[in-house]
Amino acid sequence: MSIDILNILLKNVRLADEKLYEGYLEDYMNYLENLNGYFNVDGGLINIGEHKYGYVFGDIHGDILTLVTLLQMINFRQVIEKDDILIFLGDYIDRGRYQVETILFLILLQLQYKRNIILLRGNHEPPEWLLPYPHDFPVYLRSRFPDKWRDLYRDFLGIFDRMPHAAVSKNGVFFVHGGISIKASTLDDYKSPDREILTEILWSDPYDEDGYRPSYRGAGYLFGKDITSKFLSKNGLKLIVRGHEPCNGYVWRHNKKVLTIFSRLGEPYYNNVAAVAKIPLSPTLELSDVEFVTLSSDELPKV
Ligand SMILES: [Mn+2]
Repeated sequence: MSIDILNILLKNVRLADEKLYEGYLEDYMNYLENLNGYFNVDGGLINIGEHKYGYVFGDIHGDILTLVTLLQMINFRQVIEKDDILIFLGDYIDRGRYQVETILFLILLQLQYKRNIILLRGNHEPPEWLLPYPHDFPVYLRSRFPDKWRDLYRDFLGIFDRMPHAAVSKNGVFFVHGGISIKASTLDDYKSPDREILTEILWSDPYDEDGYRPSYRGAGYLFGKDITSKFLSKNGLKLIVRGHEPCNGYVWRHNKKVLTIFSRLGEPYYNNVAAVAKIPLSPTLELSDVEFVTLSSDELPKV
């Protein structure tokens, strides 16, 4: 995908009339309702099948230029041809200038490649009882669709509620937006989580001590090294991969048992690097061979 195509895409998405937009949302809702036709799904937990590699994206927050550039850098069409998969860890909207375009683009991408893309839910794809701040998505919807934005927003909330919130691979990698729960000890607890556990999945962060404490974010917890170790060993898992936390592309924590990925640039974080992680998903591969594709602010194409 070239930057020209990005320009065409942005133009078309902007020109998309409400009918077109609603049509895609309806198709996507149907797709999510029948997700088990494409993935092995247990409630909101996806059991990832036989794929060699997953290309994993962290938060996007409306930065469609970085998203498209990273997709181009990993040669995403070839990724899909090889039957590898793309895994997005949530937070597609809020904050960025192209948030409406970003979520629509990802929805269209997933409708096109139904078996090779996973879009997990982030805390910015919120349940109605746990809205993040800032949550300016409705404001952007309203500016784009002055007459229909309330209906569209309602449709989006319905879609967010149906998005899967976690995935696990055959070689023991657990994917989630924020973190693990301080109480939920088995994978079963992540299939149909109650409000408390879902809050932790969407909001929690790792911290470099043992134990846990309430998060400075006002929802979720900071979970320690011991909680990570217990969760992994109890479930025969090896690694937690998550987003949620601004960093220069990626950062390892908890003795390389937790990997954070961040895939957007620009305000309000001003991180210099965005990244995609290439993670082995097959038990026949060495899990330690995680690779990164990185993009720094000054390499970002000018549109
Ligand atoms: Mn987040």
